[in-house]
Amino acid sequence: MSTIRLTAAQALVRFLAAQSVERDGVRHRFFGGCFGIFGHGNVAGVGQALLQHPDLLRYHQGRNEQAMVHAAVAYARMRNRLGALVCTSSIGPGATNMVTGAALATINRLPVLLVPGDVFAGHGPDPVLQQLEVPWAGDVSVNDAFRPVSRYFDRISRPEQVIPAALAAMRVLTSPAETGAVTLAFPQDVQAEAFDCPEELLADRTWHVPRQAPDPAALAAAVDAIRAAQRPLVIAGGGIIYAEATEQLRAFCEATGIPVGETQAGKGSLPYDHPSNLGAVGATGTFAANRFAAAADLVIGIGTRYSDFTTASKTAFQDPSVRFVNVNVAELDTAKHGGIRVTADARVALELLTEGLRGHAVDDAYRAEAKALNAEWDAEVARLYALGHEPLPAQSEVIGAVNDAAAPTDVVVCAAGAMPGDLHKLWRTRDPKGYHAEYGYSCMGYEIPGGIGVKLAAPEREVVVLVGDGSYLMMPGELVTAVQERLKLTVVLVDNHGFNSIGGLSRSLGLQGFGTQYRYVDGERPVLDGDDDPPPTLPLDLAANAASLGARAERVDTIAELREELARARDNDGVSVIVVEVDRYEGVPSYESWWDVPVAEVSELTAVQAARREYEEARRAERRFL
Ligand SMILES: Cc1ncc(C[n+]2csc(CCOP(=O)(O)OP(=O)(O)O)c2C)c(N)n1
Ligand SMILES: [Mg+2]
Repeated sequence: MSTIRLTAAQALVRFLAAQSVERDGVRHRFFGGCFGIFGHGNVAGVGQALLQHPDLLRYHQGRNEQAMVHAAVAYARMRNRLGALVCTSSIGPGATNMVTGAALATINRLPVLLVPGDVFAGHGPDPVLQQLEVPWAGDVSVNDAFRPVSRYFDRISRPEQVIPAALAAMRVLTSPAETGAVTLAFPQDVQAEAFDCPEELLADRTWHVPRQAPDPAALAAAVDAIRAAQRPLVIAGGGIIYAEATEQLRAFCEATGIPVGETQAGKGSLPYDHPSNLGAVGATGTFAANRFAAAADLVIGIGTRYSDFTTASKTAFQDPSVRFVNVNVAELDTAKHGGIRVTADARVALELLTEGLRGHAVDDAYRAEAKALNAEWDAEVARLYALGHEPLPAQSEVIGAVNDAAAPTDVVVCAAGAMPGDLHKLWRTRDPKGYHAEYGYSCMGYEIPGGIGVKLAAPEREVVVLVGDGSYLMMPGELVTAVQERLKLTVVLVDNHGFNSIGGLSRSLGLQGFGTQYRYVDGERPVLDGDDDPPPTLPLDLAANAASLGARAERVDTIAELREELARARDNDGVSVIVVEVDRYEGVPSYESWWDVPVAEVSELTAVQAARREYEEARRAERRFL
């Protein structure tokens, strides 16, 4: 076996650059590049390897390690998990900054390879700068914090260990069922150490991404259940989009007449105006989907994790004998709600279900009811897009203006605050990849790096980031990354002087928006909504902030001005930030739905006592599906 003398870091980088994936006979290079922030834990090892062959993995400089992972996650999602980015960090704080990103990747089931530096494997100079010292364990470093949030973790303690670690990493990253964050902690001495690397390890390698077929008995049980159902409903999750099964879903719906509610990750599974599309389902759902969910006797979950937002904290499905058919690549999800477990790729399963149901359809009245509610819901969207609220516009009007200005293939990106819930309901999605809300972790700060990742994965598309002032202030520095990468990105920054989604939640729980407004502190007095004499709001100029980071930034006061600025942003090749202030109290309502957030059982505050009574009443609708 021929070998080549390489450092462990050089071997890893060369290996990663040679990996491809293939699905349905189409082959792609898997890694599109490497984000990194260097420190003593990676500058001389991984950094040297990247510099020596810059053609292998394109290097992107990040501002914050958490944001690098967000960008990588967004990239992988945009590539339907058939592509990923590497993120390298130093040891200590650079590494732990990536832990949040790792959790986000794993929860959203999206592949990202993290290579944090680690303390000396040889333990010679211990404790090195930023080393955690655990009195009872010599083998623990801060990188052990990655274990629970990674789908695969290894620490490369000897150079030749790159071989099994890299292969295992690829197995997990390219597995539709197991994918998530993969962490290879890389001690700084090992990175720089040379070994005789087998050339075979560095050869081009293609990982076949399977389309798992369902077990025939499970499929037959699913077909029987669907045939027997009077009021079936599909819950379309992200798995449909990642499996590129949207055409198969459409064929299934058109043949059977079964309507569809969409989760956050599944939004775009059908175009918004398809007569079977009832839109968003669950806590942030439409009245159309939520009414169908409440009355469904069979829920066919496809590629969904059934998060509490999707199930409205298990209050969404109220038929006493409702049953579930769960199609998912991950067995974990197929077993939820006591469902019929169809462990399979969404595309294969939909094709087989359509075939198995040939000649079967729901009755015409049921089909017509879905079509009517699709239209009724769209009229509600049109109303909210054109509220004409004054003096400040409502957030729904901002969404309307952005949607009107967007082409069907443009991508809207968001993650936290009131925006993802409002977008889930109101965004008119016309392309399966046109809607990108990170709502598995709903991580503030994801928005701008998420936009960067989407744009890196799909440079031909226009990307619009919708971000609240709170989320913006968590990660504004990533505008610099977008500028540096010469990306075209439009950021619409919705300013309501604070954490308004939580403010609304707080008010609904009797807590008066405590701790959610951006106002000066005033002695010991808490800042509350409804205060007759509130302290002044903070003198923030977020447009000036964005401009100082290299963006073209404007503040607009009206929806008409917003429309003009959106048109200008379309002509600007760089980063545009449009700041628009909205009325904090003019939110989009929830539609026949609920979310379980427990209220204090005993309290001196009468508003909280009332909220608790309401809470106990509402919780009675919560069900266990056994
Ligand atoms: C990193 C992180 N911290 C805290 C939260 C909890 N949280 C959810 S939304 C929100 C406020 C977001 O503020 P902003 O971006 O201004 O949006 P708005 O609520 O005003 O719509 C907070 C604190 C979160 N989702 N992510
Ligand atoms: Mg806000």
